Amino acid sequence: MAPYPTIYRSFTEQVHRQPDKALFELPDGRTITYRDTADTVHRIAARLIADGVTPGDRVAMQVPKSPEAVALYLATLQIGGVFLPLNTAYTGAEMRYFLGDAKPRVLVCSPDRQADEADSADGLVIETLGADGDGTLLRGDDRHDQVFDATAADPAAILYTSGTTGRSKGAVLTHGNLAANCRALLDAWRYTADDRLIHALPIFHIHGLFVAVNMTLVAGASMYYLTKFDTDAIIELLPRATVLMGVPTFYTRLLKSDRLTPESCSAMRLFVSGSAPLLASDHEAFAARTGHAILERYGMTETGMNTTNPYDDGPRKPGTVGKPLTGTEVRVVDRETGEPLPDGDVGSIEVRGPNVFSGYWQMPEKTASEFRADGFFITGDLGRIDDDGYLCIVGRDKDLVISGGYNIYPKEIEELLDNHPKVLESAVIGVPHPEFGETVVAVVVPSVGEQPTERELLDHIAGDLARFKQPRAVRVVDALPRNVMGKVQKAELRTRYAELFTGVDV
Ligand code: MLC
Ligand code: AMP
Repeated sequence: MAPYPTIYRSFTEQVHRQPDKALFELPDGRTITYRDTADTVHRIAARLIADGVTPGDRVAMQVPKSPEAVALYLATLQIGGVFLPLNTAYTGAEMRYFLGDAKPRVLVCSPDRQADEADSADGLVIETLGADGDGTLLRGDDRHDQVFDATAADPAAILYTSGTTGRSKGAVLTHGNLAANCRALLDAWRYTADDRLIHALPIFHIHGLFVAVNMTLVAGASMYYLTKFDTDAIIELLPRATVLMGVPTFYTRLLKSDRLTPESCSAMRLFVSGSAPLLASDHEAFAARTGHAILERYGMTETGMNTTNPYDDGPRKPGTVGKPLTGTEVRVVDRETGEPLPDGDVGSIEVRGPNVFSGYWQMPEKTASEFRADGFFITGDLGRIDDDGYLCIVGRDKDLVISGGYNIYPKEIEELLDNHPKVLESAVIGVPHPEFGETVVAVVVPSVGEQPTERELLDHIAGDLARFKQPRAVRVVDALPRNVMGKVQKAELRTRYAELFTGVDV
């Protein structure tokens, strides 16, 4: 029987088909071909094997974005390891939790963080990889080119999504999830070897890694690989590129530049937005300015991509996320009964298909509670289907803030604030922000006789919380609004503070 066509196998096919083609084009003018990348992958694979990685072992990565970091991802898949990418902004406390929960065999971290991680090491092998490919990971000269014969059901990656209650959960994605979703996207967006993608997203989330990188590798395309978002760098690349994939903040920022014109975009064929809602007004402003209708799609860590606006067989409608990808089913149901609702009614969005993850790492009960008996996954998003069959996301059933495409779970921040001796209780909410879509505000009730300052509360949580999660404002109040059941009314707080950042010049 032919081996399952994993992302790794599709990559090796491209290596054989077009070894000298550039996979990465870097800002300093260097190019890295498919053949060069395969060589780096085999060196890293040899190193991981020497470190004792066997199929099913987790390989964690917290490193700056580099081509070698993509090679580490591929090497992990090659040898049957399970890839665990971690946000570079995570602090010591956050890292300790992920490492303790996932128990990776190897952690690859940036050379300057080695000492921190070594402190918490428990049978963990530490390797280092810097922004320029420096560090221990690429020190050896050995090559390993045997490929683990992964099936569709074998785990390929674990990505942590914070929980609304309790612990962060590791979503286990299989080789089948990654490959099936990638193929559906290639087809939906007509992505081919002729494409040149501007890649400016981080590679520790599914958007930058499993959408942007996987599609490029499997199609045999090239990417202009930027370490981070930079408006001018992107505008300079537009005349040479064909596709940009970004979060809504990318588009809000591009629209601020006078250099964004129809001429600058004339070589481009596709602008994609996702990970957070794109304002209909930004969609319209972008179309008016460039002649391009941004294609908005909807996904999540547990499911990969679910729906997309059409590439060429229908209009791209602002404020909607389009229709299900081939192979994926989407329904809107009553949250309590699970009964499907008529089109037009707002309900809970559920999805089923080969893209949907296999479960949360070592949390069978949590996994079971998020699936219906018929296999549909409960996303926690609220939406409705419009007259043309397009899905519109209207809100979230889960207590979650999405800032610049990063998910932030209020519960995690509330727990830290509540630990402060001067705090009786707190409620953390997301309020509109002109650049990040939403931003975090903490509303705090002091302990009797106390008057904590914003500064001391922020300092108290700073060491344990990645910077992007830290509240941008703290409000001290006498009491939190509650309903008759005693539940904090966050909707009321969101309304009360809705204008805190509107009109802020960013
Ligand atoms: C950075 N900062 C943020 C932030 N990003 N604060 C809140 N929200 C964010 N998203 C803070 C930094 O801590 C720093 O704070 C200051 O802003 C500047 O940091 P920076 O590194 O210079 O930021 P910048 O490059 O401007 O980054 C903004 C951004 C970036 C929007 C380009 O956040 C980004 O690339 N976001 C993409 C996230 C992503 O890939 N999401 C996909 C998840 S997958 P200070 O105070 O120290 O100066 C998913 C599923 C799906 O959701 O459907 O795709
Ligand atoms: P994550 O857990 O980081 O994968 O984030 C997934 C969540 O991002 C989804 O459940 C949605 O709430 C949100 N999301 C992703 N894409 C969109 C979109 N196009 N519009 C609105 N929300 C989105």
